[in-house]
Amino acid sequence: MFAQTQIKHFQEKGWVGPVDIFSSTEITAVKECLEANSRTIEEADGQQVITFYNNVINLETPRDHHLFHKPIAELFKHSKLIQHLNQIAGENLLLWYTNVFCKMPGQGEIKWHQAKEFYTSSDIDFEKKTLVYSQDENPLNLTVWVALEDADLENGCMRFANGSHKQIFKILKGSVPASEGVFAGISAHKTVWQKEQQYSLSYEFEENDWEIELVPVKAGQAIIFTESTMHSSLPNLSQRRRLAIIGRYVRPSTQVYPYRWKGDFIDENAHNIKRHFCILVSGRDDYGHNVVRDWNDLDETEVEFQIMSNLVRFGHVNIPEGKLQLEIYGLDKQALEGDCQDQEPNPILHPRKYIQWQAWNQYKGLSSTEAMKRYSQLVAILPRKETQASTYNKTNTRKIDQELPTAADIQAWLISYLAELLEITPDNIEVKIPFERYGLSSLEGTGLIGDLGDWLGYNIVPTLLYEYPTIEALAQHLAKELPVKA
Ligand SMILES: O=C(O)CCC(=O)C(=O)O
Repeated sequence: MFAQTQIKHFQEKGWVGPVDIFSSTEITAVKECLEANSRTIEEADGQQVITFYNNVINLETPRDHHLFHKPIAELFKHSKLIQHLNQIAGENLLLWYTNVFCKMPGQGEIKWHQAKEFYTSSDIDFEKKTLVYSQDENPLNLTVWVALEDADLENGCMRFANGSHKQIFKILKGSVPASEGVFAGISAHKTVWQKEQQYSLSYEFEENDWEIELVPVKAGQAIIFTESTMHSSLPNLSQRRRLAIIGRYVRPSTQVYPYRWKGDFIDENAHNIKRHFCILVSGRDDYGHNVVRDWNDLDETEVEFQIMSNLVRFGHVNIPEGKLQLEIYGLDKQALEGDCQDQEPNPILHPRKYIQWQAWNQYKGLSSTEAMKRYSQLVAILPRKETQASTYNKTNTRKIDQELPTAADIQAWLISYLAELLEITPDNIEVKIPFERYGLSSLEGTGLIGDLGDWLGYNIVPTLLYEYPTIEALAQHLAKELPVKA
């Protein structure tokens, strides 16, 4: 429980912390869950970025993973946490939002902002507000910021403008390009939230006018702040990652995404919120404004399937070349799309397409549930790779001195490999022609991927050949996505 001094601190400064809430076991469960469902890649500018997949929203996003992953929901439903929240926010609370803030080494600051409105959008549509607060109460959108790793002055801890929650700041619409917006410092956020947007909101806020407090915290500690408290975080100048997750709570009298009742399910960050729900973490909901559930409506088979799909999606399992790889492909298609409706491709003209078609078509008539079960069984027994995120954390160093091949290097390697395999001269290889047109057998295709992986020093998922079907596309993709060697 909060001491009276802490409550006073919260009321006067707009935030309170660090608060000791979570055990290391609880924090580890959340970290492991996030790492198994993400991958760390390196962008063209050398910046490391972590990518998450949300299996309820069906999108790569750091947002709302509590809708799918129990350890995350449990974290934000934690009885000790909720007791603290009840002391400062009352009895009736809905958890409506979570977000992962992963600040990789070298990533920038998060600029000053409040959590009252959604602010990343250029043209915030005030008729389409994410939250509509009751007229009878003061707005409440409480944030619980949980450190999953130590956050300090070097790696980008949080900072607050003391007492700023008592003042109203003018929102400046469209004044700042998205590339310089509030969240531009964290590329993961930039990629999912801001890529659609030209401008970011900013505030008429002058840092020098305020008493600014930096709040370093240890893993497992939380900071709680109000919807109006101006907050920001420092850039990560260290070689350590800074991983945090936030949860947001409103009263049941608040309408969350009210426009969904008009059949509009796309929020301002292009997330589809059709399957979004709030969780009542304490008290009662006497309003019925929102979709409130204890848990998602996915059945166990689908949950297992989604977890296994994430392992494949993020390359956390070694998929042996050949038959098994095609079975996994076919079962995935059958599970998600049902019976194959495509025309049988000509095996001579389109050998690769034909193999894929066969891999899917062999499951004709199999129910989606059964396909999901078989898929999960196959993936569950595959050898796991160490997640990139955990490898990264163990070494704690970013080997920027290790040069990665460029797209041109990879392209040149692919040309000479194919020329040798097909016994033709390299100038007969055309980089824009799909691999299948060279008539590679499935064995040759997976052999190529295996040899390429050996050359690059990485395990490459064989399905990349289908996703990036030309030399040019594959080389460009790999040059962009190759993780830093740890
Ligand atoms: O974690 C961070 O660096 C920033 C968090 C933040 O801006 C927020 O919770 O609104």
